[in-house]
Amino acid sequence: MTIDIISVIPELLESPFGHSIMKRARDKNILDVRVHHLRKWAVNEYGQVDDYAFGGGAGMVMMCEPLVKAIEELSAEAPFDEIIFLTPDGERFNQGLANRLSMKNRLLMICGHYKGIDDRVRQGWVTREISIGDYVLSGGELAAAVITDAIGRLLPGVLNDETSALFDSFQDNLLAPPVYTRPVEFRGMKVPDVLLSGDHRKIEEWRHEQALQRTEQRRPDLLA
Ligand code: 6GU
Repeated sequence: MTIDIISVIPELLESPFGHSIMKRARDKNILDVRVHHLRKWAVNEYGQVDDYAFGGGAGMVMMCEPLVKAIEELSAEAPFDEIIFLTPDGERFNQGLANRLSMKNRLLMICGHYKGIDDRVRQGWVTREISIGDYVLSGGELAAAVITDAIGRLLPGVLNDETSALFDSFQDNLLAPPVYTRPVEFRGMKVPDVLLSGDHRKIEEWRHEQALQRTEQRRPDLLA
């Protein structure tokens, strides 16, 4: 999969994909993340990509021309399956959407800044608008990093044990059960006996019960 990201602060996206699972995905050529500086398509030699909002009001608006030129140039290589605009008023991101997006080949993400982007870009080019939650970030970059991470780890061959994403929290609308490692006893706190029993059927039953219990306590909305 290829994910192209258009940003006015590409530096924000250097580290998130340079470590751990995302690094492995890129090293194995399963995921190609390419970050593009919007200023490359600026309207003048000053690097201008934003302008005052028609009708007045505080805050700048990202202009049509740089964004559409960027979209057209990157689309010319190969068309995108989705052109995603990251914005707090988009569809709320969740595991289901991560699963669906992970089956695409080529995604473009546009990181919003300032007061947003000229609405004509949304009307004419953007195919999907996504928010990562009900709070406002200063720009779309961290949201792009979150979504790329959630998608990237689902791609076949990225996780060591390919089945392990199947047991993540949310994959079956249940939170994950508690986990333990050595030592068996730490400051008087013991690992549940069932996990030491070697009885895999009983262990799976216990894990399922714990997952249900956690979900009831913490996120009853997932069971509704
Ligand atoms: Cl995608 N962008 C911004 N700026 N703020 C957000 C968001 C996105 N999702 C939640 N808050």
